[in-house]
Amino acid sequence: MFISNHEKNLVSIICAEIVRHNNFVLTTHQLPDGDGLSCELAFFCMLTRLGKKAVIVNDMPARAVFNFLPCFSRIMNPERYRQLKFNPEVAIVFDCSNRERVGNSLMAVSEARMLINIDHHEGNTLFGDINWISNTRSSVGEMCFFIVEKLRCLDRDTAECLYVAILTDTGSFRYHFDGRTLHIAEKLLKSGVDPETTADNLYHNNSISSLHLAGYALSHLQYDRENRVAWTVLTEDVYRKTGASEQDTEIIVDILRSIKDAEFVFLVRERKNEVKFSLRSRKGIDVRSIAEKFGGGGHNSAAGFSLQKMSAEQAVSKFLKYLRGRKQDEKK
Ligand SMILES: [Mn+2]
Repeated sequence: MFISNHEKNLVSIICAEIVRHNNFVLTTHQLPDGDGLSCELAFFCMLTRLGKKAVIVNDMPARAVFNFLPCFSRIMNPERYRQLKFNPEVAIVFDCSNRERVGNSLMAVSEARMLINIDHHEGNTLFGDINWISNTRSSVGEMCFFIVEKLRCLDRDTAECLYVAILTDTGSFRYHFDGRTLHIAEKLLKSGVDPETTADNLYHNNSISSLHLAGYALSHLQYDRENRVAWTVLTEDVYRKTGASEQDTEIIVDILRSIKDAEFVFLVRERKNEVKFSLRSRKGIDVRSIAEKFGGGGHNSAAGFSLQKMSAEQAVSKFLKYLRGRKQDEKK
């Protein structure tokens, strides 16, 4: 079976609320990723098609690489949303483990009379009136498929959004998915998604400056055999030199993660008064617990923290020292 009775039940409950109401506000976590963002867009297309009013409000803008998705230009920031005086009946929050992660969209969420929480993160705080949390699902896109399908709104546009949600959250079908995911992906292709064009839009759109940034990062790549970690340091002036933006680091992280034997990798960004660490795990290492030791946080697979009043060099050596101690504790 591709959906459990428990999930089927929740799909029915959510669909009934969608049919019953007319005004919806949709949102996701800060720094929206492909999953949360595409779910918002799929629902926006679906609700519009059902003759309902929907508004997407996000605290932070999504990366421009997603601008090929249907209705991308309709996303608004909290400022514009406030001017709209929308007065929503239902808020739907996608891909968010707790209420606070929506950031400044919280005021829109609190305005609604009903809150629907659809997520796949372990440790979701069940902050909705209706909570559908399936942490064995690859993506929220995979879950939303059942709602869109049940409401008979699976068309090329909604299918493309849901496909992008699945594609990005599984690292292009490399991790965190199972046979159910592939079964759904097949249905999305049958609804008109062209996988080649979608992949081209998503992945083959690097700017020259982002590759120059990657070139710099890779020529400064370091690897610690003892701790099995790889990292690189980006100083502030490198953005100016390459013309790249701070969001252009995706390729770098991807390449770092491909290093044989690395248990996790990290990116170090040097700022005026702080040094920011972005950790990405491999081989099941929980990087959140490591980041928490330094006052940071995040997910098991991606987390971060920052250190104040020291150079990047000092910060890295402090971090490596901690990792060495951690390895020794493990051996005991
Ligand atoms: Mn997700």
